[in-house]
Amino acid sequence: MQSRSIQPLPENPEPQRLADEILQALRYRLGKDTTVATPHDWLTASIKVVRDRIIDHWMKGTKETYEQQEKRVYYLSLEFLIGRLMRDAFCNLGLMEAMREALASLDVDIDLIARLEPDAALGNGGLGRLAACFMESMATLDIPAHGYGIRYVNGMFRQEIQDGWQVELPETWLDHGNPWEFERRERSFEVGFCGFVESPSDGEGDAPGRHIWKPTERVLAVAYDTPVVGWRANRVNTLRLWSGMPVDPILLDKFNAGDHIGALAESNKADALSRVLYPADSHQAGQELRLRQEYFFSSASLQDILQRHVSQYGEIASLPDKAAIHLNDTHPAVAVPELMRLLMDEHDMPFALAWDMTRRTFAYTNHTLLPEALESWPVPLFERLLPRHMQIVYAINAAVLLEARQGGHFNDQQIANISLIQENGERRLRMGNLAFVGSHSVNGVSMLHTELMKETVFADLHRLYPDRINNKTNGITPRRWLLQCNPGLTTLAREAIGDAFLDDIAAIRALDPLADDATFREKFAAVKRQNKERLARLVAERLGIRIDPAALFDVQIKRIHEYKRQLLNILEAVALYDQIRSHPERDWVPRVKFLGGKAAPSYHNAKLIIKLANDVARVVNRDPAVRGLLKIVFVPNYNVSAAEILIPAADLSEQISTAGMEASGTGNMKFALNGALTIGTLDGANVEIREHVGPENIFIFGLTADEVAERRKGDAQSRATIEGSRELSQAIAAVSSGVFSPDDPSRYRELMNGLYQHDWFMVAADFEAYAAAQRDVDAKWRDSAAWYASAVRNVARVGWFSSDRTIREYAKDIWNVPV
Ligand code: 26W
Repeated sequence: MQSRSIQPLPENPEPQRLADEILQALRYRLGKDTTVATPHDWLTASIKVVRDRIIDHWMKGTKETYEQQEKRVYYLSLEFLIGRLMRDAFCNLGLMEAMREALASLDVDIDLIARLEPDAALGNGGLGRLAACFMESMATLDIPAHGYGIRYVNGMFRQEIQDGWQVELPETWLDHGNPWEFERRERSFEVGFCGFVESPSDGEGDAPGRHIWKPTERVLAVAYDTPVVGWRANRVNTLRLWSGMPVDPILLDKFNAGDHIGALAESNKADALSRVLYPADSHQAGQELRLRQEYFFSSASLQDILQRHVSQYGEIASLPDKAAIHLNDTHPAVAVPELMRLLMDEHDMPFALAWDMTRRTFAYTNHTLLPEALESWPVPLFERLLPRHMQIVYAINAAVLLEARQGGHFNDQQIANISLIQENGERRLRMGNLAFVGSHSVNGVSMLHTELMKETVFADLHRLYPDRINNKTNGITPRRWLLQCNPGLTTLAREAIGDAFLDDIAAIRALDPLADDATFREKFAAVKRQNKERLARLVAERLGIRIDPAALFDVQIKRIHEYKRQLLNILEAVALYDQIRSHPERDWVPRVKFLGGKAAPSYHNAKLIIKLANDVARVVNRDPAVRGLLKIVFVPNYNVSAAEILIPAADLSEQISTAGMEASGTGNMKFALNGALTIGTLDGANVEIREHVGPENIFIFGLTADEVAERRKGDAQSRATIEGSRELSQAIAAVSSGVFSPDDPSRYRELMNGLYQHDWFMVAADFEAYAAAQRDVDAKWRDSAAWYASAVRNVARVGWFSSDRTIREYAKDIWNVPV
């Protein structure tokens, strides 16, 4: 990390002083004294105390940015999976130990109250967590940045497992209020929907130019700000989340006329905008409410950004020099025509100038190549909700297609691929194409993913704009994913190599030679063991399953999706189970397999896979013939807080997606940084992780992305593949015939038949290679010196996968802001 942004830690306050402040907060903010304070009150009081300290840094940074006219970064994302914030703040402010002591002196256990903080689950998975890591890194690197999103009252659903099935319950993270946020009633903007467009009176006809949109529906977006603290409180940035409010809270006329429901209709509509996060991470929702949410937060954010700009600079033309607006996937892509509208209709700019400014301002990150995840909206729906934006989209499309035609290098099919409108079948607006043409930079999130983007979804747009696509391999914040979640390993590393890695995670490389030091390896193994014991205790307490911390802990935690191949993992476990029973004489490595993740409520196969994991777990875990050599644990309600406990305790990280389908993965990075070895395919960032850790410190198996593409082109060979593998056919037969579902023997028949019929996700095709790689894992585990040497090397060599590095690249190559 460059020294520019490093400042000394704020003076470490006396625990006694902090204790006094906590008591004051308890008394004057909560109106309680120690005799009646609940654990929740202690939590709130503690948060208020740190928040007060944050505010001074916050105001200082905001003032400097203003005075020095620094360029600001605006990160627009429909998801921010921030998790719990209290430890984050303690850690980054250097207050952890002082707060622990202060609370202890008041007879309060910091760990106990920390567990009461709700896990803010305003995201589905990787994309949302990446946004949270980026926010922290931008603050750490002293980049003036604002995150913009929606303050969902019910974020990601809470998952319960009942009789092995996933049940979705509402997440009520705001039940006790949110001590972090500041409501900014004065910062509210009107957002319109529907209505009609008045053409200009000066006879320009339909040509783009100044038009007046008369929406017939309006809502208010009200800002709620949460401070985001960087490492060592270098800088505090703002996460601004919008909440929907009615313009008129109650229509009194209607109420008085007896229409009590109608009187509240507007209020309910506004409320709906910020109520739920759509619980789908790889399937475009296609619902009107989703498009309304996208426009709601994009419009409010842009109005806010423009207002800030104009009030500071008194003009709008310098916007691209002072603001970099980032589109996190296509979810905010409607911001492109919205900025055009604001520039043309409210700031009187001609189309060409507005278009140039828009492209210089926006940048777009793509996070998925799955066709079913690429957003597109039926033209009639888009036109009804946003009639003015539809006109602008047509004008943009005309300009882009003209450019393509003039080049003369494109045939009709290629022109059709470039078009913002998909013409075959129902006419749909392609949000990926819109985001692409409206941005000066389009990036993928790993090297492989970026190359595939150029070859597949954006092949023709890439030919038209060959300099636009670039790669920014994802990263994770080492503060949360090492310092906070793994204090044992952090302390060990500090003792061994000093503190440099706290400020610059690349310096953790200094651990590398210690892989050959037996004493160090033992200490490292002892830390891992402690983390495993903590997890084992939790599993016993909460799930009633006894597991042996000496066993190999094998973990697959992520959204449940067929391409992520939890099914491959489970089938291999079934095969292993069979082997353990058939060959009791062999020297089996004791293993505990952890699986965790949520399935989209409408994703039938994903939910069935959860049930299968639980069915297999039930049978295996209580079979005395297994002698505890294999245990399977499905961890319910996987979220950021669960990850913080599971990852430090993992020996083996499962990153086994079908090659070419996982854009990057970020869990893979978190596990490696915490000393787990990866078993994985050459997919997403695994490819780069292998380059960094070295092929001898990772278990790579299976088809490559090219081989997958080849195989999909040819005849399905899956039946032959399955029949060629005794282990696989037996495992499939067992599952299919109801060995694990005696209450409903045909439960998995169709799921298993799918493997015979097309095997789109290459579960059968990769099975043998995966099983062989697992036996390599066993062999290495038996040589514990070799295992821990590799584990240490993983920790030492993955510093590059820090979101600080990623953000520096964005800052330099895309946003043009200094770091
Ligand atoms: C419209 C529905 C929808 C919602 C979210 C479609 C697609 C998404 C996201 C693109 C899903 C997502 O989280 N993608 C993940 O992004 C991570 C951060 O870049 C990557 O590491 C993961 O590989 C990718 O699956």
